[in-house]
Amino acid sequence: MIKKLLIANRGEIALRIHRACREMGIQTVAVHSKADAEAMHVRLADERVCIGPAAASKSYLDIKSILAAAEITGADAIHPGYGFLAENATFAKMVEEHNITFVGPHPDHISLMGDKITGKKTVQALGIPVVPGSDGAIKDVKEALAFAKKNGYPVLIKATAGGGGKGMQVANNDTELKERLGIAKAEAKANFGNDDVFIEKYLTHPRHIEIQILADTHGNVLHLGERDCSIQRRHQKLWEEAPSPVITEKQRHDIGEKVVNAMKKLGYRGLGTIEFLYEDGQFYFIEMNTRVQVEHPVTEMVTGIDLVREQIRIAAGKVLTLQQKDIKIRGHAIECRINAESPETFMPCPGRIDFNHVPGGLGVRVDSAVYTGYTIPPHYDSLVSKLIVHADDRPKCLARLRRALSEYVISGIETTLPLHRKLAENADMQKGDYNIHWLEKVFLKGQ
Ligand code: MV4
Repeated sequence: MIKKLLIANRGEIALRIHRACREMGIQTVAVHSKADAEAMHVRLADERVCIGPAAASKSYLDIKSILAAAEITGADAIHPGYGFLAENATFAKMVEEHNITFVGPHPDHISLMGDKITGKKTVQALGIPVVPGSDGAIKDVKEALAFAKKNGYPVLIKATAGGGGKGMQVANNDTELKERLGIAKAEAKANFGNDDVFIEKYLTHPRHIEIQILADTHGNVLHLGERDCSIQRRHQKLWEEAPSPVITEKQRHDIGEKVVNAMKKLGYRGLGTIEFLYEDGQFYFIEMNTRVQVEHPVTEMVTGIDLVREQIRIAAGKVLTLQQKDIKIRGHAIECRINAESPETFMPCPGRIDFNHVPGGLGVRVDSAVYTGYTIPPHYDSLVSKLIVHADDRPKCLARLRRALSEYVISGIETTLPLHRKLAENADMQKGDYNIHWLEKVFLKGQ
């Protein structure tokens, strides 16, 4: 078993990983930048190593410094969390070459899913439904026009090295397609150093629904149901829930089975999320994430499974003790991402938290690494806290969420708490009547 684990991350996820390790009897090593010397996960870890200055490129993204910290402390595993190096195949490979356990998938599976065309082709061949699209990279304008003629407009141009929405272009007719193909290729080249693009039929009103899976190194794969992550702004999720308000037991079973069979054939290991767009009753694969996700707690609340613990057990070569029949979706969970941002303009507002009062009580969980007197550094993302609420059904969960949000006080900085209070009161939200465009096009327009 793993004895000492290095946490190659910061903030709430570093603390989340530390907590799982503490409960498992695993020693922890926190690595931190100069800006994070006072961080909670650093205070709680068994050992700490300063790996560089505030800039992430010189600390949390510095592979050599992190590997040196692991060598010095004798860590036998590294957990990358999310963001930073979590989906960097080179890092995963280097960790393993140093005979350190990488808490994550095989590096080849990280690369495979990092390339959107290869990822899509692979899962399609394994029986997962995908969005109708070009057969691989678009060679020329003629090929793009032919696809649009056959499938109809609108179409969406995507960068193969993209993901998370970067470098996408919608085209509504031939003129736009000719024009935007060039723009998309230039943007892809500038952003990712790879100008390959592919095209898909553009779904106009989908929900973003993702399936959580868990795979051990002995061929066992489980799915833990879905999360609905449609409430987003500029590709940043704000609110996630499980189960989705629109998915039936049968749909969950059917898509779960497809995903599990595909992952078994692929020989995938670790935690994974298969992202889909869901429109008019159909699922369409968009991409796969090969890491623990920010929104993993909603799945933990409805299944009772500690995902980070399972992730570490899998990395240690343990067999999953659960079977698919043991996985039951119980009640409903909602997560609100509370950011240090203006609730109106979404401008980041780092600074000192003068007072931090977190809600509690039955079914209320707060995953956060901040405290009264803590100063949020300006160098990293603005996530301050995740408020996760669980109850027997969705209406009770919303009532509990409104109650918890009314207790929550974070002063000294601006946060998105007021936005979440309005969302939890909103009629469309109460009906579960929303898609990926609802927040920006309906809710925020009406504010
Ligand atoms: C799409 C789409 C509509 N049709 N693909 C955005 C991020 C990337 N993962 C895929 N994305 C989309 N792909 C087709 N064929 C709409 C989006 C999209 C989106 C997807 C999920 C969550 C938020 C989104 C916001 C805008 C666009």
